[in-house]
Amino acid sequence: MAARAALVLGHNSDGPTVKAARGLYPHQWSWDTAFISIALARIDTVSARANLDALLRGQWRNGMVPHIVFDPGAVDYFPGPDRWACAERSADAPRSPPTSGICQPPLHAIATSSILECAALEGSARADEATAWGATVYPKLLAWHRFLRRERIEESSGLVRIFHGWESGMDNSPRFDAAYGRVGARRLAPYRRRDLAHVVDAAQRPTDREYDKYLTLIEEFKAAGYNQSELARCCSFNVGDVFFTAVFAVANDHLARLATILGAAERSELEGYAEAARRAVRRRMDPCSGATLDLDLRSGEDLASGTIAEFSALIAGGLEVSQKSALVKLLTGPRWAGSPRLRWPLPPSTSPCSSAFRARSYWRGPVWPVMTWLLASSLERAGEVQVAAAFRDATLSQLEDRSFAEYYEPLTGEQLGAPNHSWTAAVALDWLCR
Ligand code: 9WN
Repeated sequence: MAARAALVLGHNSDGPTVKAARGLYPHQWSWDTAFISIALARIDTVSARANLDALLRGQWRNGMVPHIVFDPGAVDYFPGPDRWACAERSADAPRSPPTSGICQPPLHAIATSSILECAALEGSARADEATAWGATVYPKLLAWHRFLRRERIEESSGLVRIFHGWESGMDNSPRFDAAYGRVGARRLAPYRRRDLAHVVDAAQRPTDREYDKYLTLIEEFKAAGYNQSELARCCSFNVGDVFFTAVFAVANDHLARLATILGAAERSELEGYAEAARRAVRRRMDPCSGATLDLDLRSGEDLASGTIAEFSALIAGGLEVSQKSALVKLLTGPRWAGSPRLRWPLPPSTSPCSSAFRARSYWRGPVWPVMTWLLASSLERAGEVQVAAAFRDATLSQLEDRSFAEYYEPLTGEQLGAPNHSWTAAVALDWLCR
């Protein structure tokens, strides 16, 4: 299986860049790249470094790492660079490579740590080379984290704000239904979705109505010249994202450690970011279950629970034992991975007990192996090694057919979305090559 997973990553590569998936996703995605580099580092730290470097070539002058770095030769994806028009509207966007104008959860510092750790196992020459590389990446990651701190932290909640469901990485999750309810319909220039040409069953993808909203937001971004403070004031989608904030907390731990290795001055600044983000996530916890809730920053309302983002506090870490136990109980209990209806005891993207659960629809129900991997890593860090190992074993059974699907139907185990998806192959590779 590991060999097959490595082949998938090779097949999806274009020079140093590993694309998300041939066909449906023919470009380089931001958080996908971090997951892929973590796994690649297990077999080839040089390629893992090059993949991250390729993404960072798209970094904006204000520090933002864009959610997509486009391959200008791959035209079969919508919305492409023309629709985003970033370089035309913002002096911060690079002219080349073309990119999208939003971001995704910042796992890149975590990937950088993994690369350095794996390089250390390859002998001192490779380790020195990797540390020298780390010194070149560090200022870029620092600029990225400072962008998030400066432009995206909402002061009173301490949460990272997002302006589009795509920024969360969980595009059509029911987490955002109420927030999308506030995004008005706009007259859009005609467009043709390309995703439906690759996924036969449209029910697996967001609806046309959802796509209209996704595109309406892009028009808002363009009208604001991608200016972040303008968007914070006016964007019709403005959500304090607990999951994004949790990832930011952990990424800052890693970047602070890198600062220490490199003797850089920003260690305590980064530790401060980590602690503040962790506190912000903890404040969003339900006192009994520990489940975290997103905050709609436009209306001040709590957003829906019942999605995998409930476990953000587990990802952020730093919990008291009782809080951690409550969350692990919830995660492994009948509302989540312990539901008797499931094909494998793995957490779906939306709880099967939620009224919003849709077994085949993208982030509304399917199991995403990459999310299982992220939760398992958090559980390991929290000392919950048995639960983490059970998730790993169940996922490796789920992937036994070697199709490395983007996501899986939780009740039947059917493969859905794009086959040979890089981040699903990455999950298998990482677990099998440790
Ligand atoms: C929009 C690439 C990306 C992931 C996201 C996932 C999906 C894109 C799409 O694919 O989103 O960014 O076109 O549906 O939701 O998490 O990064 O794998």
